[in-house]
Amino acid sequence: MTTITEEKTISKFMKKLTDRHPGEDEFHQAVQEVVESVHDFIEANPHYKEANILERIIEPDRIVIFRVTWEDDDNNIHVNRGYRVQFNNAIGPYKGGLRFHPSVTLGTFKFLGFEQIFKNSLTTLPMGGAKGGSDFDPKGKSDREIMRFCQAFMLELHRHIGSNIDIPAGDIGVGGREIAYLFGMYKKIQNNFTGTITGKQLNMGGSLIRTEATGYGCVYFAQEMLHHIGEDIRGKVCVVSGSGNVAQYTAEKVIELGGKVISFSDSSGTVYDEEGVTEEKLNFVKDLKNNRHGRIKEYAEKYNVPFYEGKTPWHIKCDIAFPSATQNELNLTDAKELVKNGCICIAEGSNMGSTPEAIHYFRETKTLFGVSKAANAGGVAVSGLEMAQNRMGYSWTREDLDERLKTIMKKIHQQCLEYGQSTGYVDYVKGANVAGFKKVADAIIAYGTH
Ligand code: NDP
Ligand code: 2IT
Repeated sequence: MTTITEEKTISKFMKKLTDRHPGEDEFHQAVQEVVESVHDFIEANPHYKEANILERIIEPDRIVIFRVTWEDDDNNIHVNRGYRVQFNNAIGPYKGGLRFHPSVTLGTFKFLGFEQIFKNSLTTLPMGGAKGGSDFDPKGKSDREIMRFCQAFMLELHRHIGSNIDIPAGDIGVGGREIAYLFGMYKKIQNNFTGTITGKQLNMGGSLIRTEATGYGCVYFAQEMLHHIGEDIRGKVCVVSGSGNVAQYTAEKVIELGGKVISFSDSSGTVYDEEGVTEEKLNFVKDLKNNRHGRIKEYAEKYNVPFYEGKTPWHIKCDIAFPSATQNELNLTDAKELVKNGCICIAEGSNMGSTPEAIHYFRETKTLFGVSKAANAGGVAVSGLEMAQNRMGYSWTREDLDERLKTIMKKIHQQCLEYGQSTGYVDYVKGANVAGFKKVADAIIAYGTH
């Protein structure tokens, strides 16, 4: 096989990737970002070229695709497709969330699994990269239907996972309720109560802080970036997209640290609350989204604030932006609008929340940009701590875990500085990719060729 050295250019390397994985644009995008980031580092360290690491790291170890058959409340039988992409386990067992959303394809899970390799490496914990899920649409389904789907999904997935093999968790459409149904079926089939899934409820071996961890971690990371340039979240106006798990706990931490949150969104549109989200309003959002599974428009109706139908929040003037919904939710036009309106920092809760053009613009304008694999790694980091607690048969306190989460986010920031520092600007994309890459690549080389 030809290597990136022989082919000389990134575009040739990418052409080969796109030929091998046709039509999987999100996966191509995720790989391109990493390849561009690590190119110089690899040139300067030829042993990575000699070991052909790039070509080895972009090929998933294993992909499982399976049929999921389940019955709705009216006894109609449905078929969905389940996926698990076990991407790389060089530094630890496969680890990564499950997404239930009608838009997903194999390419979605390849992109997410690939990103997870570097993110998990950055956490400093021993976890490999994986992702999975289904094109099942949880919207409008009854609780019983969700239960039957999760059980049917686990009937197949269980044979591919294990506490030292592959440890799934939540992502879009998979929260505490789904994890309980999935884990319940796993332990029933396996007759084994181990930490094979994270994000579990507390009474079944879950960890304190896991629910909050992605959002809290993202704000801790933003705080690190701001402190580095002599700024602070206190007093800053923050725009948050999404209204699910990551958005809710991002908002909670921003408010706790003295910032002001002025938006939430979902796939129907954006609410703009100029006065700022209070604890009471946030509790309303939590109940609306987590218990009643309603639409964010209800917030606008209840608190008499504007609702922008079908719009994202990036046109709203702010100091800090927290994309917390889905991939490519922030494009070049949005980036220009944000910078024009005085935004100084973007911290991505959503995986690959910004398009390459938007990232390029943030770089060009020297706007702080916390790329997702660094900024949102707090969730999987606390998943790693949940695994550790399960192995010990012990639980740490909330304070203990919050402190560990803060320390991990600080260490991720330091790694970004180490590899992303350039004159007058920290390139967090480059820093995160090179640091994440190095640890995994060194392990791959040490194992030898297989
Ligand atoms: P949730 O399912 O709890 O919430 C998702 C939110 O994003 C909802 O408000 C949803 O709106 C919105 N959304 C989803 N898809 C789209 C879309 N195609 N267009 C517009 N809005 C959309 O998921 P999470 O909060 O867990 O995940 C949010 C993001 O954070 C994802 O990118 C996920 O990969 C990432 N992430 C999550 C982690 C976790 O621990 N949960 C960890 C690290 C990253 P609607 O209800 O209308 O669909
Ligand atoms: O994207 C992510 O990091 C997650 N969805 C969390 C993964 C995990 O295993 O906790």
